[in-house]
Amino acid sequence: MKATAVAHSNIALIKYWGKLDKRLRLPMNNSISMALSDLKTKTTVEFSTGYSKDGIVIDGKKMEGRGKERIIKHLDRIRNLANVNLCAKVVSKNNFPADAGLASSASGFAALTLAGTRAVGLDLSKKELSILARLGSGSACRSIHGGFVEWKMGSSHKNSYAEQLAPADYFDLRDIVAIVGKEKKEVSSTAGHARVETSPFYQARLAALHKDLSDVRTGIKEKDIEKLGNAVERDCISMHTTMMTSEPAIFYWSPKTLEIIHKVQECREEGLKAYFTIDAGPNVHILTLPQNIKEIREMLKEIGVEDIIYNKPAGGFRITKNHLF
Ligand code: 2P0
Repeated sequence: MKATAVAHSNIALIKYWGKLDKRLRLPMNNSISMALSDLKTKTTVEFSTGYSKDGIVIDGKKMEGRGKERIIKHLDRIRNLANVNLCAKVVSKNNFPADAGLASSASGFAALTLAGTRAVGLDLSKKELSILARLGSGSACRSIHGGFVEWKMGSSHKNSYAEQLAPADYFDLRDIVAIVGKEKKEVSSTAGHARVETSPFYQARLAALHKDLSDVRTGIKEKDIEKLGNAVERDCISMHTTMMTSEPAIFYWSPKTLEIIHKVQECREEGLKAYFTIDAGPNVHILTLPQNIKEIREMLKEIGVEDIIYNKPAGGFRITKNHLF
């Protein structure tokens, strides 16, 4: 009863921020993402009579407290589905810093969902896996698929899940992540979501989303980075505006974040196709085309950013026989 899965993180092109139902993690709006080739999590899960309690190790550290409880809750969902009453050992490794706004919960809960269900002998469909992963972390429901993905908000537990819009090899969009901070964020995403409705700008954000979603879908379909990029930036700014105007206010940006935003705008004035987006952290994702990577790298170097992750659209998650223990 042991299985190992690898799942990729994703960058939200249209963000999920705000929940209709906290317990079920039903979102207030649809979101769209791209799976990231170089940000991934590998997780091995084993259920056994040999374990007297659940044990969880992430990146070499034994989990305790709330983080551990959240994972045990997810193991309970898997145990309930399979009618299994065994304790588990979970070992997980990220190839990037966790909790720094690089969506470790997305790849983490996607990998846990696939490895866990396979370890108990379940073979769920992608739709079922997406629904289950969503209960662990909202953005994880998008990490079930590769390429470009839309999470349809739905109206109930059964109809809120993600579907692929286009496979990874459809559009060679690149995501260059400028790492400006690796520290654990002060306000977790879950806590941030919970206070978004205190922002007077939240309703305005929701009202603008329809057009931005439509532009991103069209941008992907027509491989039109300009259409896509402009909508992605509008959506990112609108999400961060609601964060900064929540009570209490949340500032995920650092001075370096803003410096990179200005640089990306300058690059664009010089004719480069580059667009920024930022999740719940200070790091900046720069969306661009393969022929512009060198110039973006030089621009980042000039302002002292050398810690960079280069992503292509990734394929979907997968099972592997290379267990972590
Ligand atoms: C997203 N983020 O769409 C947005 C953009 C961060 C900014 O989804 O409480 O970790 O686990 O459902 O999925 C981060 O929120 O929140 C997130 P939970 P999650 O990617």
